[in-house]
Amino acid sequence: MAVTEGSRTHLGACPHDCPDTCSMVVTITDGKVDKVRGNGDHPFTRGGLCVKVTDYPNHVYSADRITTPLERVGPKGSGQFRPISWDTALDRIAERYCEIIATDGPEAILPYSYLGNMGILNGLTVGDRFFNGLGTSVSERTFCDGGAITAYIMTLGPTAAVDPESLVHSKYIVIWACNVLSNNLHLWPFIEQAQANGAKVVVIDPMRHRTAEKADWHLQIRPGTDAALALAMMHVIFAEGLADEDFLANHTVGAAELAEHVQQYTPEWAAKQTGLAADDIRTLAREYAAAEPSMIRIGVAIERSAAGGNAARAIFCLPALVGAWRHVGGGVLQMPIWAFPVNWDDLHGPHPRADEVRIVNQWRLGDALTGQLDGPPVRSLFVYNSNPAVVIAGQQAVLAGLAREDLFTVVSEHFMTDTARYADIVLPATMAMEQNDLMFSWGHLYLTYNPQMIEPVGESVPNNELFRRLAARMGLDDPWFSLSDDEQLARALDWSAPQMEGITLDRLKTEGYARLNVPEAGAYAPHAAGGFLTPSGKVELVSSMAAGGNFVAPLFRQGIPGNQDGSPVDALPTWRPPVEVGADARFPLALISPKSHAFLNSQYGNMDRQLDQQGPPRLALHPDDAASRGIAHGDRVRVFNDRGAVLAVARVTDQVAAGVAAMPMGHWASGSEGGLSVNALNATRYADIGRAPTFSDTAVQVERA
Ligand SMILES: Nc1nc2c(c(=O)[nH]1)N[C@H]1C(S)=C(S)[C@@H](COP(=O)(O)OP(=O)(O)OC[C@H]3O[C@@H](n4cnc5c(=O)[nH]c(N)nc54)[C@H](O)[C@@H]3O)O[C@H]1N2
Ligand SMILES: Nc1nc2c(c(=O)[nH]1)N[C@H]1C(S)=C(S)[C@@H](COP(=O)(O)OP(=O)(O)OC[C@H]3O[C@@H](n4cnc5c(=O)[nH]c(N)nc54)[C@H](O)[C@@H]3O)O[C@H]1N2
Ligand code: SF4
Ligand SMILES: [Mo]
Repeated sequence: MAVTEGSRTHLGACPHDCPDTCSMVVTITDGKVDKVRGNGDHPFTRGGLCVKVTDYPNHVYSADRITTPLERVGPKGSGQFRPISWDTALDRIAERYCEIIATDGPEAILPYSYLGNMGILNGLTVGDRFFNGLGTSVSERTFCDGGAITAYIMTLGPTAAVDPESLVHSKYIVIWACNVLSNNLHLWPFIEQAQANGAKVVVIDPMRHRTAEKADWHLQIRPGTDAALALAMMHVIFAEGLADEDFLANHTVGAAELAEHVQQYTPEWAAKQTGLAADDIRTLAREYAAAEPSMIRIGVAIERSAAGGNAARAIFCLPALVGAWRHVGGGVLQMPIWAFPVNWDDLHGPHPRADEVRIVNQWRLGDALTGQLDGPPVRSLFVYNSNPAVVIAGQQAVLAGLAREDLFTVVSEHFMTDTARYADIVLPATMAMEQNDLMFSWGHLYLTYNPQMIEPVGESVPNNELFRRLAARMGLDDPWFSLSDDEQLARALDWSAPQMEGITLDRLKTEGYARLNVPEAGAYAPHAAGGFLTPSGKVELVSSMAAGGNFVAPLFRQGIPGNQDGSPVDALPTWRPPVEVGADARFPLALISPKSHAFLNSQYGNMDRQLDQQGPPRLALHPDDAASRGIAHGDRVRVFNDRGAVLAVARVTDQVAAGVAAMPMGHWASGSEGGLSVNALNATRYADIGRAPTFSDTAVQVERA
């Protein structure tokens, strides 16, 4: 990298866990990031970034950036640290790890990471070879779509399925639990164009958010009841002869069983579960079946309840019932990650099996840290790319565990997050412009390259360099750690795969991005003639994997089917009522906690501009629910259940239905009055499939504070 005087621009990539994976134009002036904007040439980015990222230079040069390794000098959580050198930090870690491994074995060390950075080099799998090399406990990462991805693979197989750009050709677009305008902004122009061409846009969501406002029809469903709606839609489609019998006969397994199975799920029955009108359910099913082509964009919240995985399966069955796959712009859009020929197996190295090493689901971190799990005690926690003190349920147990004086915690971070505050050693991490990476995308079909553009801020290092250093210090001889970034990238993808034809690393470095070699969006209907990637090659309405026990989705330990109690999944998608909502009269409100518009999960929750934009933690409450509790707009309220209480400002609005409350996630616990944020209210119970979380089945009560 050459830093020169004066101003120059580079093409880079937004590193965030966001489906849009924007191509960025970065202006560097005198060796510093000056400005970022969206790349106007990129067919998906189309020139704009988003509200979170427009002032990215402030993020890079924030006075709060961690710039050197730090060692704790005060009590846990006090935030008292002193700078130390990298050598000292690595020595401290190696000494403790050797001692822990000798005394309690490597499983007493628990790594913890997610997608703070989504790059192929520095993202999800970057630490796996190191920790697997030591034989530590394995951290199972299922809290973002693990359930719905499993449902998808069970029903359709690992197929890219739909090019998001082809939504311009859709005539009926169902946005099912996705706040596109906040969370997938760059998809919106494609939907808007379809709408301008006459498509009807339907939003199914408990919240009338900014996306629902723009829809032609908003169905305000009760949280956790989507399976009832999808099953009743199938009931109507079969009962009224709206199914595409030819597609069913040729490209599905189990249509007759499914048709019989859904006879019980009438619109009247589903109306009781969902809070929707039976006639609206019929209309939705009829319009969806009649439109050519119809499209469903499914968001992550579907999976987050007792029947959430089954809801996702039912939704993934729908396009086959009406033959939507026949057309460009027909089918279902979840995430087209499967289009990218990433060698996940090589990136994370050989994964130990469940009978070889302890696997700890990330959702159970609080339990793991407070001695509630089998196996050796967790004596050390290593966190990178994640902020569990904010993003996972059971916040009180997580904070209590992190406060253990005997827990040796290492955190690699940009900022002193609620998690890092409890560390013994904090290690400074680089941001996008300070490191090389290549991005796949879970929202479009382009690879995007990001070159290092500036010197690292302070002594920060990229995640892959962090693990090179740790591997050397721990004496791991895995040759992976001696590879350069380019050498790692050479192995990270199957560059000879057909969809990589014409794409080289050199080309990506020059042009910034490249569309996978797949048909252009206007000709992309990959399942027009079937060819699904399930074991049968067909849409498995009856799943052959359901009874199969322990398959691991080919993506980084996400998605292991099986009900919470370990019993097999039903062969056909099946209804289960919410577990918590409606079960206890003391907690009559259903709480959801969707994403914050101005934060990226918990990131930017410490930045003034984004905090201003997002405002304080707010609870959206229906006017009737507010009135019956004597709560006025702007009042301080206490939101509580048996797990705990959080404080918020009441936002009295009919954007939510009576009986439902919404409190976005992302605010830091430390920045919240009372020291807890919304995940203090959520349970660590799993959903039905893939050990997904259950944010959409949380019961609370609210009172004036
Ligand atoms: N601004 C912003 N953008 C983001 C993120 C962020 O934090 N902020 N996070 C990124 C990440 S990691 C992800 S996974 C994506 C997620 O993007 P989305 O899939 O849009 O995720 P959520 O906001 O969690 O939930 C989407 C919608 O589901 C609704 N919902 C909740 N429960 C239910 C239910 O039971 N049924 C139905 N039908 N709807 C329900 C919520 O009201 C919400 O509007 O966004 C990414 N983009
Ligand atoms: N209540 C509720 N909780 C939720 C959700 C919800 O809808 N409701 N959504 C869930 C979902 S979908 C997701 S994906 C998870 C998100 O969970 P996380 O991925 O843990 O979310 P972030 O808050 O983005 O935390 C990432 C952390 O990594 C740090 N980081 C960023 N880049 C780097 C890097 O290059 N190196 C290192 N070392 N660190 C880096 C950031 O500073 C940040 O603190 O949250 C889940 N939690
Ligand atoms: S967070 Fe998402 S929308 Fe915003 S710049 Fe990054 S990729 Fe684009
Ligand atoms: Mo996510």
